Amino acid sequence: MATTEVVQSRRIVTEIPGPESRAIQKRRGAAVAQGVGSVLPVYVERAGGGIIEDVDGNALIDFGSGIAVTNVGNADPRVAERAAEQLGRFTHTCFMVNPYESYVEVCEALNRVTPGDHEKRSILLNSGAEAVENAVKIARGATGRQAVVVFDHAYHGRTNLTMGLTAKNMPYKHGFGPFAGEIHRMPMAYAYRWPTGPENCGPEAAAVTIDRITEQIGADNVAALVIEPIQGEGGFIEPAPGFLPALAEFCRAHGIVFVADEVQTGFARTGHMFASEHEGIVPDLITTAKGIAGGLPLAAVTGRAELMDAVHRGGLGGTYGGNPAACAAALAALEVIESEGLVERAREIGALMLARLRTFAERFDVVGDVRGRGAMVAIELVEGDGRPNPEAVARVLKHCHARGLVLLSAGTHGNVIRMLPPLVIGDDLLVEGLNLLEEALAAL
Ligand code: PLZ
Repeated sequence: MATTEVVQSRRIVTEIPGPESRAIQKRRGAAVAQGVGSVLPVYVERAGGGIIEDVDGNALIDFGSGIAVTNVGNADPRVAERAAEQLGRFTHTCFMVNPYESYVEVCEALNRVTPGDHEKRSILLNSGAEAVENAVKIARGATGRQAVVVFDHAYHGRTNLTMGLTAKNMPYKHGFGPFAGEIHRMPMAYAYRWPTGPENCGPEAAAVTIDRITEQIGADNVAALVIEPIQGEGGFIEPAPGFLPALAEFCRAHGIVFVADEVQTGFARTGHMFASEHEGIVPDLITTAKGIAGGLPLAAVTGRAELMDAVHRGGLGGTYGGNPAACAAALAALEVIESEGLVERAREIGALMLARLRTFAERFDVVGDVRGRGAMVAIELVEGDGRPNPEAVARVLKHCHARGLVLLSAGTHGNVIRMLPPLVIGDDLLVEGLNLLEEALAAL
């Protein structure tokens, strides 16, 4: 199969968005629901490595990976070929009707690469939100308990249950209630904004959480504690040291299922295969999606065999979960991650980016914090008194977008600029993207 080589350099030949993109955008207004937005309405023609080419012939540097999905690069030929080969044999039978081997192989691979050497099982689904929903179902089914504990700044999806688990009202929840019951929100160990200082943050946030669970819910009523080991949409917040281990220990002592939502952090993104590994956490259940299949829709829940197998037969499933083309792509993507050393590459990307971003923090007062692990890094922009500065983020993004750098915001207050380049991006493109970002900060 012919996959076109995408030249790995930025090239701007029209204004951004160009005339072709603007024409499609106009049609879109009359055809596509307004509720779905686009960060940068530049319509894509092809993409590969660290470059996205648009319909006007512009080539943009990709610091987004389609929100941490194309970790192995866009249209990696091994992913594309393996999925295409599968599509030529059969497109769908429904695993619940006529199963196929690749679904089993993906589950075997997930059971192997996720943290912990205990006996595991997996189920395949379509989206991150669906994975989180299923993790909660499994935890409730296995424990016979109902309560679910989540955190400030959390993002877990857009379905009814996962909207309820998500912290931020606008745009995710506003006007869409009522939400599911038995969801309890706890403080996040957000070191940069912890009132008594970053060094106290991990232990104090854990103590407050444990006290509230004990006093207000009752540990025996809690089915699951669901947490992103590094928060994504919430602003790339790494839990302060000690927070996750203390929670994991409390869960273990009280039979609470510890669910790590690794939808955004999984598959080499943070310089480990999974972000839980940074503090040696072994989750009972782990939800994955995004980077799992090189861009095809696939998600999973992986976890302790005794929990996963506690659900009655027929209690879990879905028409498309573990679609054969997505499974083929996942097997190829995992091979690429392992054979190309992308875990190691994510660490190199992180070292390069963080070193440069720290110089921005010295040069520009607006950069209040620089943080990240591996190829998941961010800067938090602030006013002189430390208040969130979302206006500055909007201006920086506008500047960078106009010059061909795909850059995303994040954060409960929209004042974080996050960077998630594909792990196969070259250093030259990384440096060029960072130069554009520096230029944008200087122009504020
Ligand atoms: N859990 C940790 O990051 C998806 C959402 C973008 P789905 N994050 C990107 C948007 O505005 O919709 C995400 C996540 C974490 C769950 C999800 C949900 O994954 O595949 O979008 O359902």
